[in-house]
Amino acid sequence: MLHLVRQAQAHPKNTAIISDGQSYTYNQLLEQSDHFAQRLLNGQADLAEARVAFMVMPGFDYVRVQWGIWRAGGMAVPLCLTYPPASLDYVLSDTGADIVVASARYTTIIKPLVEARQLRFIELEQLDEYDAIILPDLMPERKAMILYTSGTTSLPKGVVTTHANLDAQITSLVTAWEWQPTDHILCVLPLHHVHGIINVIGCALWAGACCEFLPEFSAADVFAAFQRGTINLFMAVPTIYFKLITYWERLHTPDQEALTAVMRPFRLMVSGSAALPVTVMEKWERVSGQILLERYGMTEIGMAISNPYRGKRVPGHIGQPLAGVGIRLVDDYDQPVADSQPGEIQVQGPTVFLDYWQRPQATADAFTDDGWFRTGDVAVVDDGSYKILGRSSIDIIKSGGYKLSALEIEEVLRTHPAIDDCGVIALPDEEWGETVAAVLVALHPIDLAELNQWIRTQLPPYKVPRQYRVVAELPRNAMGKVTKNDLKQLF
Ligand code: MLC
Ligand code: AMP
Repeated sequence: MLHLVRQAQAHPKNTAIISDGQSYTYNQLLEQSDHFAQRLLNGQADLAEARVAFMVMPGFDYVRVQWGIWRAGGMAVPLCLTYPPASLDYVLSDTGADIVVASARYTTIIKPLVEARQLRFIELEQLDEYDAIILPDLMPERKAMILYTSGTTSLPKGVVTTHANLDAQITSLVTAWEWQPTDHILCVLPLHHVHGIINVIGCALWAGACCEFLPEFSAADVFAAFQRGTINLFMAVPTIYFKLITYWERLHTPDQEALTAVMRPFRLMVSGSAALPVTVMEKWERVSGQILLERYGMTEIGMAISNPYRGKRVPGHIGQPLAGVGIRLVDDYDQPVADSQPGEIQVQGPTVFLDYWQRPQATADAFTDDGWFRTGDVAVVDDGSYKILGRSSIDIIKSGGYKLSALEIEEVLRTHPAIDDCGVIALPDEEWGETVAAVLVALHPIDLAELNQWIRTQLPPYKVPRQYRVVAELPRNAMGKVTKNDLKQLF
């Protein structure tokens, strides 16, 4: 039996989930995910790692579908809710999805793709007849999930994790951050990435705690939920804290004070997925009375380094390796660096993913000969605490906590009939961390408003360039490579 299910059975009557104004106990989650697993299986003994893509709003439905896929022996492929059809189709094709599950509100966008590929389609709200069977007994080594990550290749790669990986990623955090069955967390994050899936939902449901969902982030809704007085944990990306601070600063003093009073008793507030600016950490302490705990992670490894739950949280630093996570800093030859020297963070241990889906070369390239995962992030140990200095690739962008690949955005832009060539770069931004900008070489005069509309049919909003410049030619070095630092000077 899956460990997560065994954990849930220990707290049958606790509230597991609050969404759409309704509460659901662990018993209901176990029962409903069992029913959904039966529906997926429809008499079959085991989905045998079939890929089940699902497009479901955050909330009880999302979790019962995710658990149903797992309990039926399938691999869960959560789809981004703001993907345009082109991006959805890429994931269906790359995973070789067998089954697609969607809430009614997403049927219009996804059903034509499902029909073109002749996949099995399950509309969540429809009631199907199915044959009841006993659910398969699953080993922890079974593949559980594929999450898509943009990296140093132009096409996003599927990161495959096993149940053993997920269990290790969750338990390291449950221990480090002292999760309790009495905890109550608010989830506002998108659910196609580890931050929401592992750190928020995974940990809460492992601990027998309550996970309350907002369908999407809004500062007003977050504060309204806090004011009900039951939530005691919150986790978000720095952009969300920035937006909450901006909202709070516009309130009248009595309203500000009321909110601060509600947040002061929280047990824990965590920031991650991108560098937390020291100014945001300091302002948030004034707003909420909370010293944010910053931690570092990645889709391929879950969380790896964290400031302490008890003990000093150092601004601008990510803390110490989590228990059970092997960390080393290395030079360009994969040799450990001397104390206080910067090096690439490499990670080893049970939290590290299995492989990139059907990309053996990319998987081999991502590991050293002795089995350490190369994160591409450069850090230094400063007075006992790790500090991120940057990334080894200029083509990786972090915007609003999302990782984006400049190469992927360039490939898409080059397919536009008016564009001859282009270079995509990140510009520093107080609110988003970085924003995307594109420099274009045009074949014909470009209507930027039209281009902006077109690119939104190709990429989700968070990957769309926010600024453009049109030039006669791109600056290049002696090797013919576009010099991206020169592109930045154009803005
Ligand atoms: C959206 N907008 C942006 C933008 N994203 N502008 C610049 N840069 C961006 N990246 C614009 C939109 O186009 C829109 O304007 C306006 O902002 C509002 O858009 P929105 O989509 O409604 O924004 P919002 O909902 O406020 O989203 C902000 C956010 C979201 C911070 C809530 O970006 C988010 O959920 N980020 C979290 C991502 C995450 O979970 N990452 C974890 C990855 S895992 P217009 O003009 O278009 O209307 C990982 C590992 C780890 O990293 O360590 O955790
Ligand atoms: P993703 O691939 O979307 O999982 O993003 C992982 C990347 O986010 C890491 O490789 C880091 O570059 C970045 N990241 C995560 N947490 C932090 C942090 N606390 N500080 C700086 N960068 C971070």
